[in-house]
Amino acid sequence: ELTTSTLAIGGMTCAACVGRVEKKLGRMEGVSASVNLATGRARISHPAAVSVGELVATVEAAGFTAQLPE
Ligand code: 9UX
Repeated sequence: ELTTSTLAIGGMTCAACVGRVEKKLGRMEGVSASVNLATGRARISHPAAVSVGELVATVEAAGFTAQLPE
């Protein structure tokens, strides 16, 4: 089933960065993401079978940092 996770994204400096992160995550099977530039948070809907670690790895592969929010 689908679950929702929130990640704190680092390294986004312009509005287009938001689109890059959303697009990269959205290419993962069953995943959709909404990124807020002001808060640096990504709200991600994803299959339970997709781990947070996989989401983090995808964001990092796009050149940003990702971690669980404080
Ligand atoms: Mo803007 Mo972000 O020129 O990866 S797209 S800094």
